[in-house]
Amino acid sequence: MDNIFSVAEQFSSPGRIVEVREFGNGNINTTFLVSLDVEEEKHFILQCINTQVFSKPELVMHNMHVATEHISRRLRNAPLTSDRRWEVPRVLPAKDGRDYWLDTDGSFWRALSFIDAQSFDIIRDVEHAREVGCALGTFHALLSDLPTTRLADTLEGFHITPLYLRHYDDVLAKHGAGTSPEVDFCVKFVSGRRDLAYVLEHARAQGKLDLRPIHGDPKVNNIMIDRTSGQAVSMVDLDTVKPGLIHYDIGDCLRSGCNSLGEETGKWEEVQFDNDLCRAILRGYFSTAGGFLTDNDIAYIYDSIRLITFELGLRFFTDYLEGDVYFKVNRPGHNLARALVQFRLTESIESRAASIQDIIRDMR
Ligand code: GN1
Ligand code: MG
Repeated sequence: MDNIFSVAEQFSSPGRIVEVREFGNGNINTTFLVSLDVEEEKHFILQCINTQVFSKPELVMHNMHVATEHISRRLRNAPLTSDRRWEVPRVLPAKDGRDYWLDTDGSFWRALSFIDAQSFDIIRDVEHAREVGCALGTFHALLSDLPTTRLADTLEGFHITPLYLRHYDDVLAKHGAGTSPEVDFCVKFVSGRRDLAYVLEHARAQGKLDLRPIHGDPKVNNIMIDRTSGQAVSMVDLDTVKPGLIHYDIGDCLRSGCNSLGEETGKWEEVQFDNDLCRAILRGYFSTAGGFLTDNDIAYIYDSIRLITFELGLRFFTDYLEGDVYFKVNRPGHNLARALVQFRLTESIESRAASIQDIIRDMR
């Protein structure tokens, strides 16, 4: 990697760069916050895209442009009725006019405007939970009239659980799992739930669920909260915006939001799914997205929560077995620890199935 200051200087900015520091805790891309010596717009976000994961980063930029321009146009024509401030990250051009810059070693860099609001890894309370749901619903509603044909498939197979299961089988056959109580637990966990993997893709094949523009990664820390009002004001991390089932987003948002210990906790045995936070997130979601949800959409919400939680556990566990080739790790066994958290959360969701279904029914 070139000197990080000189990378930041490749992008047009209204001031002199005074600081560049690592920012956030993404599992895939590397993110920096660039600070400038000006009063307005004094920060921007600089990111190095992981091209092992996003093999066609130009298409990621294409989708980001299409989605953000669509949302901005809609907001200009018809501002949100709720009086909510809603911000969209802007792509900042490089000095050569392109929307990215390639390093001497081929690394793919891009810059985005900074959204001046707070981000949390764990939901603080039910008000915050409601705002998280409102944000996802607002995002879905703003993109609901964008034809999916306008968006490229930037990450083939993303959230198609049967494909993750097939990859897991291949990895297990090739690398084996070794034995430890944790690994044995995971192997048994997956083998007891193989049918689950197909639930959303079958519904899609049967015509019950349709592709729509989705965010792809609506975890709690991608939803920006205004420091004074406590309202959600933006959804960031638009790399995975592409056609998909909104259920991938709903499931992912709930598995992230309703785990009060967070996905990086070391106390995996204590992980539980919090029904109160679930109710609050869904209330927020239905208040902003309720208008376009069909009966089938609602009928598959419970399955999506269970499935996407299981799927993330499967993705982490597979990556552990494969030698940490996908998610960034900061210690040996990190991906195994993350898998245990998601599997334990899946168990908790299963044990609360009836009460979660009640919550969903109350939303209608
Ligand atoms: C990855 O890098 P990050 O944190 O934005 C992953 C998501 C997972 C998430 C789990 C492209 O997102 O699918 O839910 O980690 N993104 C991709 O923390 O695989
Ligand atoms: Mg992401």
